[in-house]
Amino acid sequence: MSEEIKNKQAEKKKRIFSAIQPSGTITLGNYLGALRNWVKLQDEYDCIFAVADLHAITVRQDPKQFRNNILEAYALLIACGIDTEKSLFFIQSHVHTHAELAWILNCYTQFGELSRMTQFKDKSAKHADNVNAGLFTYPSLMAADILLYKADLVPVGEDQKQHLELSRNIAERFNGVYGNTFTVPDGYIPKVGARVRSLQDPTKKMSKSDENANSWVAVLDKPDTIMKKFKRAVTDSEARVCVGEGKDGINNLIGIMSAVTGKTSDDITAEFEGKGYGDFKTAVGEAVIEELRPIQERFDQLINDKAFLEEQYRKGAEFALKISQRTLDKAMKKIGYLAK
Ligand code: ATP
Ligand code: LTN
Repeated sequence: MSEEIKNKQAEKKKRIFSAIQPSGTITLGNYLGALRNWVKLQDEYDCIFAVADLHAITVRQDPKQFRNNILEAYALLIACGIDTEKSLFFIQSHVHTHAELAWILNCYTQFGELSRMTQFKDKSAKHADNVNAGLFTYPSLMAADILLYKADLVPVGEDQKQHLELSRNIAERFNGVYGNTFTVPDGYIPKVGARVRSLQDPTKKMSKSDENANSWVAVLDKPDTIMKKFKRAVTDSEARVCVGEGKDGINNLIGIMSAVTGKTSDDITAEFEGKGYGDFKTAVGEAVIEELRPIQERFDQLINDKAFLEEQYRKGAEFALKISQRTLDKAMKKIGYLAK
């Protein structure tokens, strides 16, 4: 166990848990909206992060591709700045307590509650040929992830708020029956968090499962691909770089530029006064390429150092098991299971 993580636990810093699915590539939206904030949180909180690969099989995965995606996600998060000396970082399927507590929590979660989840409704419409039970009970597994570590705060985006609310309800219900067992988690809304929108339909969020690859930028996209995608970004016919109503495309590009450079939207408007959208798109593309360059370089090193990655995720899983087993044992004892 890293000294730094031990110290944080001893100091009783608030604990944060969050996870990301290794489904496909990680986008600029994931990076600016979530990962970059996780990196910042590491100094202030006792952070635990996971690659949520158990969640990912709620949609069909190709085995070879899936194996690559899991390792790639693990390496990419480290490349983005998740520091295994400061934070506990592991792969969900390596820690068996998650699936075990998920089963238990399933028995304290109501069919009606799960039926109301908008992600379930959306995803079952999208994958009508595979509306499996895992897709339906996905939120109980997410609740298990969070509750096993007694997380105080859970940074999630808008789309996961409903699942977090359900995790709170499950924890409260269980505590109500058996007495205080689980910490009831709160959402964590970062002070600065960018909502990145699709480059092709800026009324929608940038999403890695969007079939149109021009709608998203992957953190690992090559510089010329990134530039091409920005040049093709949908804008409007006004030809003025400023924030405005009905200018979703430009608003999005200004948001990205601002998130990446730290400039305000007024600064950006002033800088591009009298210039066309072509110049602006090129500038945004360049700024994003520069932001991602060091991450890509670090990723290239890491992905070729399998021994290092293996050591990190093994250590992470071992430590995660220790923490989570205690919570699982406590919950099982309260239910009435016979001790081993
Ligand atoms: P999917 O397309 O499969 O739903 P996704 O790209 O939306 O995937 P998730 O794995 O659901 O990504 O989300 C991981 C994290 O990234 C979450 O915290 C989510 O809120 C955040 N996130 C995802 N897309 C964006 C976006 N466009 N802008 C800001 N944050 C985002
Ligand atoms: N469902 C989340 C990923 C996720 C998660 C979690 C987030 C799995 N377990 C626990 C926060 C806490 C997603 O798809 N973004």
